[in-house]
Amino acid sequence: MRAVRHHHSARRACLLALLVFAAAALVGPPLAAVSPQTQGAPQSAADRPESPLTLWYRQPAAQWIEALPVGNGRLGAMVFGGIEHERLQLNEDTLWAGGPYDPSHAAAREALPRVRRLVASGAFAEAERLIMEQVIARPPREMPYQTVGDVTITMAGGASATDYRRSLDLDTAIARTAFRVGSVRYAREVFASPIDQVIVCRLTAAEPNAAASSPGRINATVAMSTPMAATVRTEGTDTLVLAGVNGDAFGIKGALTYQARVRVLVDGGSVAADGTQVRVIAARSATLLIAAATSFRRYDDVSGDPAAATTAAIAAAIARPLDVMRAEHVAEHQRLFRRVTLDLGATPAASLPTDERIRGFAGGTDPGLAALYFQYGRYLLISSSRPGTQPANLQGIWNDSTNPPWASNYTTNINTQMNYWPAEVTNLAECAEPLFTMIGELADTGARTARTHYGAGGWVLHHNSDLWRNTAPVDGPRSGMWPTGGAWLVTHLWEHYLYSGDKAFLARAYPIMKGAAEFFLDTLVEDPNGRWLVTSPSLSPENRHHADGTVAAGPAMDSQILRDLFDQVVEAGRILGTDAAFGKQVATARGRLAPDRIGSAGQLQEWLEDWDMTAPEPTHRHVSHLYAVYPSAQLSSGTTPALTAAARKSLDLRGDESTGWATAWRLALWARLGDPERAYRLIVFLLSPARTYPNMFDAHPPFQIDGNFGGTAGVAEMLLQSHAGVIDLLPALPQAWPAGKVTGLRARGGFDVDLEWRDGRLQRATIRSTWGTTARLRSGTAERTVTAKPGDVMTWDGR
Ligand code: FUC
Repeated sequence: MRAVRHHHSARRACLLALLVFAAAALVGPPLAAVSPQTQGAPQSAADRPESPLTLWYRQPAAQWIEALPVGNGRLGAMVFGGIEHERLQLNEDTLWAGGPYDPSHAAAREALPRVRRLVASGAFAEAERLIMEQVIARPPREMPYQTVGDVTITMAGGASATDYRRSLDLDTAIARTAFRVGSVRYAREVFASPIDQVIVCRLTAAEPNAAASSPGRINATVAMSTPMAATVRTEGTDTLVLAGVNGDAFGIKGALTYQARVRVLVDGGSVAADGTQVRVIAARSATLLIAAATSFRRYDDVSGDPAAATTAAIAAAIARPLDVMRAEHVAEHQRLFRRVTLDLGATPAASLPTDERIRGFAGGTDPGLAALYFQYGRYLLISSSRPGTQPANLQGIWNDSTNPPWASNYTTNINTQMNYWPAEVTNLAECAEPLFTMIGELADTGARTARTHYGAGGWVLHHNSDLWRNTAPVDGPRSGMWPTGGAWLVTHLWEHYLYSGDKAFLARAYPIMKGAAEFFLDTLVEDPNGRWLVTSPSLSPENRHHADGTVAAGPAMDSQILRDLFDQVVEAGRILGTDAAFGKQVATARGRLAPDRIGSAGQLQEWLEDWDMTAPEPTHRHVSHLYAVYPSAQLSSGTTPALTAAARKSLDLRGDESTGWATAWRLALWARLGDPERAYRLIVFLLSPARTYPNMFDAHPPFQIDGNFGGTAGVAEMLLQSHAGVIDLLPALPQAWPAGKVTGLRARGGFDVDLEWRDGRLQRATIRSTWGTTARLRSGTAERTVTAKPGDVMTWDGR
């Protein structure tokens, strides 16, 4: 590859600058913002969304949380939609700091029995000190996810732009920016193709009465920049290359190289490069093809060749007509996205820009915004997690920092799990494939942690992981000393089986499920009073039971997760006809797990002891002990009325308003508990500016994508439930949604479900069997049992 040296093109660059300046002079001085007349006042073309599935705005993004995300699971871009300065902030999902590393802390194994004794005697502070010194991993932190950098497009002459709008169409997965300067209509479209593995940015300029011979109207400078250790150069006349390395973190050397490559194609006019920038001169249209890759191949292999990968991706894309690439991108997106439709009704608010709708949601009537939020979660999952990519991290794939909040990692004490709550029920099971693959890899690295830290068999994951599949306890005792993250993740494998009936999948999952159970058979201990088998040391994520104590033995959540894990392992073994003896052992341990208990305030106890009412943070964001209600189904009013009432009491005590994901969890819980108005109140809070940024990203704050995904799952849970042997239709329909229609939701047991309702009552349910044979349907108090063969379609009016 040859870099163009600067002096070669200096004269040409001067000439170009003159041309650009001349073009700018025709329309006035450069201005980054929208001209005043485009703001506020309604305008014809720019005054309505293209469809109910569009996010749109009357002004460019001034901040990152206003920019619009596109992604193909692996490559992501945040599109700012500036008039004279467009910014595309890029991500590639394997660009994390560090390299393959073993975080084991060998001292842990010897320290843990002492820690257990301290916990049993109530010496929590001392236990936590010992954990910090001898158990927490080395290094004590996981590696952060990092940004690739930016592509910027500078176009002078936008000062007098009118008719500005930018939008993101969730149905096509295309971000669009459009404005007019004089009689010229400029437009930019950006999409991240899962087929071609490039981000495409197309610039057009349409001039109604232009002569065929008049010059094209696109004059632009394309550049790249990054906060990473990387350099930018041009190649030939039309290519920019950003090449660099990932960061070091906490003593782990960066082991990745990476590259992003932009090829600029023009129709009419010309391109020129000056060593650092590519210029587009008088083109009718221009297309940027953007590729990015790192040397990451697997968590233990960094031998990839990013230069070869980006070169090949661009070469392949160039050979394809743009309209074919665009059409195939849209078709592949719609294959997934269109499986589910949701109509909650439209009001005049639906014609407002998205940021105005968010500001007005609480005080107005805008059911369409809740539907948009629901579909946005599905859009984000499709765009951040596709077969073969990394799972969605704390920010999906979108991150502009080298050191983002909480490392933008995989936080497995709620956040990673919540990311995948909508996958099965909203008909995007394929999007969970990266999670399933990661669970398999964590089982490998987690076997090392089980051995080194605990001297145990099987595998373990604590509360965090990263690209390198760290499974050791990190951060500190009050969050890290929790061995149940892997077991919780494993329940997602079983859920996939419940929805799909896929026995081949279950057979592949079984060894991973079994390994998770083996770890606990080896490490469960008698509780301090000799009643039950419990985890120790552990904690109830990340809640203190005493001012100086978070670690504990046998928090309720652990026993609940282990009941699910053990039941699922036994049942999977039975279905697969394997491992009967192991199943017996697991069933015996299951019978000795600490039961859920009701405390002095009638609440479900968060810990083995009744500490809830004196714990220092009664409204703590985590509601870990309510795992049994949602996402699990151990407790439900039909099967365990007293414990479920206690769970309701606990949820009430916790209060409603919390961080983004914690609000979404409460929403799903109130839906499960059959309280539609309480659930709806949480939607109102979740969709307020306090918890939803202008681009509809969830605000923890700061941005964390779990709230988006949990919000989508929560809305689904209001419309359809299928956890207690019953397919419950509209189990938590709020008054705010009296009429509506949803199609394509999935129910456990092998059914697709469409629902239509009016006056708050089911009108018609259409149930298609994908593999299920019997379903008990419920609508309000009415019930009916249907039997089916795969492929059968049944309808019911709920009476
Ligand atoms: C858990 C939560 C925090 C945050 C972090 C990423 O530790 O308790 O609220 O979401 O994950």
